[in-house]
Amino acid sequence: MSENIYFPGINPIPYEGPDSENHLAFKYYDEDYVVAGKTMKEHFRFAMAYWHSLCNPGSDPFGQGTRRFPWDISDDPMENAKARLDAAFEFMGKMGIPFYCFHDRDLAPEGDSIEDSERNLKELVELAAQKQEESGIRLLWGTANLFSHPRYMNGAATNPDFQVVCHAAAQVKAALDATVALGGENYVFWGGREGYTYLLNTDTKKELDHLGRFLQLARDYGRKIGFEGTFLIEPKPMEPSLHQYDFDASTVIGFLHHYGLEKDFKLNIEANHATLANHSFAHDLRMAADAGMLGSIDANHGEPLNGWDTDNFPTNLYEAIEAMLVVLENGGLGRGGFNFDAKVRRTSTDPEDLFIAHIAGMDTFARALLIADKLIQEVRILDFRDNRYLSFHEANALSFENGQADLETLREWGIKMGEPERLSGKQELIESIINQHI
Ligand code: XLS
Ligand code: CA
Ligand code: CA
Repeated sequence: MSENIYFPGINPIPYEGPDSENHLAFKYYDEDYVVAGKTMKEHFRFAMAYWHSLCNPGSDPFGQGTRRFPWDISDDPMENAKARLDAAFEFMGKMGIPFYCFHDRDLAPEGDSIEDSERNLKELVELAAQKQEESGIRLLWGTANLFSHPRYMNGAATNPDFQVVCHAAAQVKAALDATVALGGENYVFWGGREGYTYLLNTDTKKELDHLGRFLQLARDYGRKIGFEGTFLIEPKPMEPSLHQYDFDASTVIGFLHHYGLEKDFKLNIEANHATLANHSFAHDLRMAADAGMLGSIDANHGEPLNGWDTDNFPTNLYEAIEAMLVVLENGGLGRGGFNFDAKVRRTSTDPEDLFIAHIAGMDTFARALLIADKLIQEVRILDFRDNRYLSFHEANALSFENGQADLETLREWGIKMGEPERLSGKQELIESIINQHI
C-alpha cells in the first residue's frame, strides 16, 4: 500500500452498496462482482489520467489555478515530479484504480535539450517501474505531449518545418521507450495540433502524408523494441486547431486504411470528442467497433450547454448505458480500458473532490454495465435492431449481399415482390423499455 502523505485522512475506498450514504464509498463498483462472465475490474480496467488528476490545478483563460498541490514542494521540477509520482500511486492505491495513463511531460519535465528531456524521463520511468512493482498498478497507455511547447504551434508530424518533425520524432521515440519499459498495454496518438487554421498557407496533402509516414515510423520503431501492445489514435475535431485531421472515428478509420496502418492501430474513443464532432459517444464507439478497431475509451462527459471539450467526469448514466451496450456487444475492449480523461471543476477545491469524482465515474459505468447486461441478456433489446433486417436472411437477399445478384436482377425481384409493407422502427418503445430498467 502506498503511504499516507498527500491525501491524509482518506482511507482506501470501500464498496458499500447502493444504500450507503458514505460519499467516500462505492455504491455500484464492486471490483470482484461478476457480470457477463467477467469481474467489474476486468470489464473496465479503469485508469487515472495523470495530467488532469495531478498536473491541472484548475486554471482557465481568465484565471490561475484554484487548487494547491501538496506535491509541488520545490523550485526543482524534478523534485516535484518525484513527489507527484508518489502522490499518483497513493491516490490510485486508495481508489483501487488498477491502471494509469500519462504524457511524457506529465511524468517528467522537459529539459534544455532533447538529451536532457530523455534523461529526465528515464529517471522517472525507473521510479515508476518500482512503484508499479510494489503496487501491482499498471500502465494502460503512454503518449507524448506534442502540443504544449510553442515549437509545436503549427503541429508536430504535420508541421511545415522538418526540424520540428524531427523533434517530435525524438519525443515519440523516448515516450515509446518509456511505455515499453513500463509494460504499457497501448500507446496513444492524439492529434494535438495536427490540423490547421488557414487553408491558403497549408498543404493539406503533404501534411497528411507526413502524418501517415510518421505513424508508420513510430509503429516500426515500437515493434523493433518489442512493443506488443496496440497503437491507438484518439479522434477529436476542432480543438486546438480549427480543422483537426483526426476529426472523428470514421475519418480516422479511413486514414488508417489509406496509410496501411490498420493492422497495428485501433481507436481510443473519448466521449467529449465524439460529442464535439456532433456525434453521440455511442456513435463513435459503434463506428470503431464495426471496423474492428475499438481499442480503448477516454471516459468523460461534455457540458451539453456549451458543447465544448470540458472533460467533466462521466456522471450521465444514460450516455454510459448506450456506451456499455456497444462495449458489451464488442466483447469488451481487449487490451484497452476506461481512462478518466476528466477533471474536477475549477470550483471543486477540496482534496477529497478528486476521490468523489472518480467514485462517481466508476459508479456510473458500473451501474451502466449492470443495466446494459440486463437489457441485452434478459430484455433482448438488440433483437429490435436485428429483427429489422430479417428480410436479409432470404436467399435472394443473401445473393445481393455476397455480390451474386446484379442491379437488373434486383429490379426484377422488386417488380415481383410489389410495394413493400411499412416496418415500424419502434424507437419510442425501445426508449421507454430502457427507462423502465434504470
Ligand atoms: C485532449 C486529449 C488528450 C489525449 C492525450 O483533448 O484528450 O488529453 O487524451 O494526449
Ligand atoms: Ca483524451
Ligand atoms: Ca477531452
